[in-house]
Amino acid sequence: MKTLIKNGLVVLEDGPVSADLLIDGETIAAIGKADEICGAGKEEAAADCRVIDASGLIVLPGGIDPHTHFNIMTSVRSVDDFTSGTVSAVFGGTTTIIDHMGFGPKGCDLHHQFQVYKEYTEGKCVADYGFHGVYQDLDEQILEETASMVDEGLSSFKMYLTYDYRQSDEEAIRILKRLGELSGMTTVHCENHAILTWLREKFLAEGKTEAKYHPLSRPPYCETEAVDRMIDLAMAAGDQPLYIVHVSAGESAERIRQARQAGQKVFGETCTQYLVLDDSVYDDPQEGLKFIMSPPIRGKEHQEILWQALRDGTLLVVATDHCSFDYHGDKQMGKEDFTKCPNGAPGAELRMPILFSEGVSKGRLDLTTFAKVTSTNAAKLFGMYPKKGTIRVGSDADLVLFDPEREVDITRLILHDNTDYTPYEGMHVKGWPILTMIRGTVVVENERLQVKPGFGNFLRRGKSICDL
Ligand code: DUC
Ligand code: ZN
Ligand code: ZN
Repeated sequence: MKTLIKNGLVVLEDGPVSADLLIDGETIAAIGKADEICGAGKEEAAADCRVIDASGLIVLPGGIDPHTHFNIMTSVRSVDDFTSGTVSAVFGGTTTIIDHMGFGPKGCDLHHQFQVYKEYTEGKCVADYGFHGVYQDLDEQILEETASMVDEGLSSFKMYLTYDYRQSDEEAIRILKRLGELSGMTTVHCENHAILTWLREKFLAEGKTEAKYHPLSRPPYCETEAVDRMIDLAMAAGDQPLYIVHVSAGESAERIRQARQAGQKVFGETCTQYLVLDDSVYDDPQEGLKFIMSPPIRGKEHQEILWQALRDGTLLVVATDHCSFDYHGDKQMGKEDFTKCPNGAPGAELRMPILFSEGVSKGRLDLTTFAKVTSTNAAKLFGMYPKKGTIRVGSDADLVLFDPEREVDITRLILHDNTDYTPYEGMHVKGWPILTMIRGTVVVENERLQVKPGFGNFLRRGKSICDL
């Protein structure tokens, strides 16, 4: 089966061009003018090809969201599994997700969670997917086992500097060193555990239990201290690659900028919510529960610093940290005490539309940067490039067609995840994904899902490309 996408503005790595795309089977076969790329002539092309007219549309590489938590078990289980999570992703133009696996039972090996997540995803996904490994109890055997996980396609791992399975500085160095040897990527959740525990206990002792104390117990310096420390630990480990997830604070971005200017292989990710929401979301003690996530939403002054960091290549990826709990359900556990509220919020479906609207339509990002931060850079850093993340001959035909003029008022009712709210209720966006294709198959068109759960493939990821 062939498909010809005609008359679109195609966002290549060097920039947008007016071009037609020929897709043969699962991959991009040619980029150029239809008459030339369809061989013998128009009639033959018409007989053999489905033609999609992309006049007035922008053709982008399918999005990659490298930070989701679908079906995760925390104190309670999140409400989006790998079907509702990936369905919502593809409606928003994301064609690949990489999920951060949750912790397993105490003392389990690395493969334990991989096995659990194979079961979670078997026959479930509509987008292509991979997993980041997760470190919990660290010893020599676990470091040894890392090699076989990398061979099996989990070439990146997450470590935490807070929560029960936080790593010490010494453990962090050992992880960085080991993954560096294996050409894998160390990702890290940066928050200083002592600071947040101290402040949390202080607020609780003072009876300050409303949602607004959540961000106050995890101030920007709580994140930046940990970012700063990890950058130095990566250097001490032998200048190993380091990917910092969900950067929320301007000061953290500044520190990453300095490290990158000094030539260190440090890569920063931010998330949609940190770019467009501010800490006034916590003013209402009830509504504020919807936004309890870690790190928390910051003051407005952080937003422009993060946008600038995306423009100048300090931050390379926009992800979501999609980790959803119902507002009328488990989020209410935080009603009397913010520390009891499950952390996280949904976001996979709106990542690209919001970034397009607030970024491209408002002139903060050009289309080339948009494609990089929503797709290409994650493909490179997480060992999927050039199969994923780019529009070039031979790459998977993972595409999203955006209508830059379509305006939409965001409401929970138009979204496809299982969560009973969206953090972006009432937001107006300009620019909307109207067709999503994965490996040459149209998966969303005319606002309908065109494939069944199980269509998505597990991605065995390879080595990271670090010269970004
Ligand atoms: N914080 C995390 O560390 N993980 C999932 C969601 C959240 O808010
Ligand atoms: Zn995290
Ligand atoms: Zn996360």
